[in-house]
Amino acid sequence: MLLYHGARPNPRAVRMFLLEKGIKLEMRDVDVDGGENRRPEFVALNPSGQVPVLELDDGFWLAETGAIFQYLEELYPTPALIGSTSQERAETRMWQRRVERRITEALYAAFHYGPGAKMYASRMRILPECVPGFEALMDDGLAWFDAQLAGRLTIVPGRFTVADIVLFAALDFGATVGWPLVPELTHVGRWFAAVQARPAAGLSLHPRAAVSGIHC
Ligand SMILES: N[C@@H](CCC(=O)N[C@@H](CS)C(=O)NCC(=O)O)C(=O)O
Repeated sequence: MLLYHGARPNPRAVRMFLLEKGIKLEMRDVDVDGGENRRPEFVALNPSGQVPVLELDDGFWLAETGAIFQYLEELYPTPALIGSTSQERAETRMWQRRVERRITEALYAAFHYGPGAKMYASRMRILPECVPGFEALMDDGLAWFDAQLAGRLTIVPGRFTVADIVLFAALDFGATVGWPLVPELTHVGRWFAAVQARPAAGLSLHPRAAVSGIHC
């Protein structure tokens, strides 16, 4: 298997997942800033033109972070980062969806249409007028999660999962492009510090992050 990744939060989430599980894969660094992932040969295999992509041994290209997590979890079930039972897996999916719907989709849209607009203008429709709306949705989502996280340090109660990884990678990136966590979100802040203290959090930083200042 070969992982196409780059200096961005979704690839970072996959790197963190691999580190948590102790999985070693061949990796290829894609120049996302330079648009390598938008070249015809890349788009022919992943029509979304994005990273991460996991190339399987038969040549199949598996895109979408959640699908890559699921595939690797089935190959390497321990430690479980999705779940060991049907109920655990469904519970994680429930929380991961809440993370995406309430925070990460709004954050990434606000980034594409705001600070990232210059780079993304040739890649997608840019809607700068929507940035304040997505920022408001992000604020609402963070406030909702702050209430959920009172008294616990994992998104899924009692278990560290991909839901933590997805939210952590997004928020750590968000802080570098204009949306730092505000101190009023005390429960989110405690949760964030706990995830940040995991060795995989630091080790999953892309080498270019030190140069670019983008923590992904
Ligand atoms: N839905 C995809 C999103 C992947 C994605 O947004 N990748 C970004 C990096 S985090 C990317 O490749 N951006 C560069 C581009 O769109 O050209 C997933 O979950 O993997």
